[in-house]
Amino acid sequence: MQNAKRAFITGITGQDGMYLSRLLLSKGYEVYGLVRGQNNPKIPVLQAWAPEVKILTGDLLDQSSLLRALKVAQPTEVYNLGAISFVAYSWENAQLTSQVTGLGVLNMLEAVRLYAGDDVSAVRFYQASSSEMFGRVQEVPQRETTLLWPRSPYGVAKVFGHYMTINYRESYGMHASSGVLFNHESPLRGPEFVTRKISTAVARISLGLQDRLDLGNIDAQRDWGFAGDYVEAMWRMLQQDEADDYVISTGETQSVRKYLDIAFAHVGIDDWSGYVHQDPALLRPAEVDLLIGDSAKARTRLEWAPSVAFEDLVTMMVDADLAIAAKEKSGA
Ligand code: NAP
Ligand code: F7E
Repeated sequence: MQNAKRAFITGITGQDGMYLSRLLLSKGYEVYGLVRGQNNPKIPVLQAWAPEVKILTGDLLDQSSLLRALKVAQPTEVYNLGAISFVAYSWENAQLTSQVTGLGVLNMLEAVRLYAGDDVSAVRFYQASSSEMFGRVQEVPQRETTLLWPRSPYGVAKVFGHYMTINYRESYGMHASSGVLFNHESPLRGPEFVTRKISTAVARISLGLQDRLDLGNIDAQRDWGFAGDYVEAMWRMLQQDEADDYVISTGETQSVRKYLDIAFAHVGIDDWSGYVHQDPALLRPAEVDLLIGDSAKARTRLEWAPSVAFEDLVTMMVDADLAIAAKEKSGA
């Protein structure tokens, strides 16, 4: 195993993978990213964002591809961010979600164990756990010790991955940490998630490119932070002498409705009621009504704190989508 700082990231084409890759490159790491599919359209996007990243192909469903990639990358840190991550999609694709988001974690842990051999604690492992594991919350705010009660196939799969990570730590002495991250967003957020769906629509509405926005439950409350801050917490977890689990959150909760207020106000629209329509098809079979995290452990032990306030996050996303919409309008 090599001494240089080498990192391997699954899910590198996703929002967090993109931010984490830049963070690690800025810290002098050699960064390897697992990309799935034979002609993944996100490869050019990743190459433009972080040209120094070395791309390896593989899939969380194919354990031998993971082991092969690890042998090439020779990492000292492994960040398992790959997942089917869209909660609504997970009801319609429950088995696939269970396989990728749940069993995929076991495939990755086992690949790391085989790759590390006798020196298992020399390879540090990060698992992307989620506040969706709290589901029907049993405590407010939610912390590391709060009973898990997932409300979707996605949440159930994440619980499996979370406990499997803890199990590998306890069974094999692996330096395996699990970050229980609350919702985090950015201009790179996928367009299917509510924050980006709104910021895109608000930008396009303000430029006359769109005139309605269909949403589901706008009374849902989330603890939203900025993705750039949250990948810093992932890295800090792997720099600790002992592996552990940490809640990462802002400690503030806001509703989708409040996000709409700020986003529309930012483009000069104070009354958005004429644009936003509720579509019953977008309501979920079981909703997570309220999430708010207590990240005191991370703040103390990792000396981590979020740097972007909710209002600034919303306006950052709307501004980024205004730039995209302006190009669309000009035909560029
Ligand atoms: P994301 O944008 O949806 O990215 C998911 C990544 O997983 C993509 O790179 C995707 O590749 C990859 N992937 C999907 N199926 C795969 C497979 N079978 N094999 C290998 N890779 C596969 O998610 P994100 O927001 O960056 O989140 C990163 C991780 O944190 C995920 O595990 C997510 O569940 C978890 N998480 C996210 C949040 C949040 O608020 N963002 C909060 C808590 C936990 P393609 O590009 O090829 O589809
Ligand atoms: O929904 C409501 C929806 O899809 C947020 C993932 O990164 O964070 C994310 O999961 C809320 C929900 O994120 C629409 O019902 C209303 O209450 O943006 P979302 P999520 O489900 O919280 C967690 C922590 C993860 O781990 C996940 O990977 O917004 N909502 N109307 C809507 N949501 C969407 N997507 N679309 C709507 O039209």
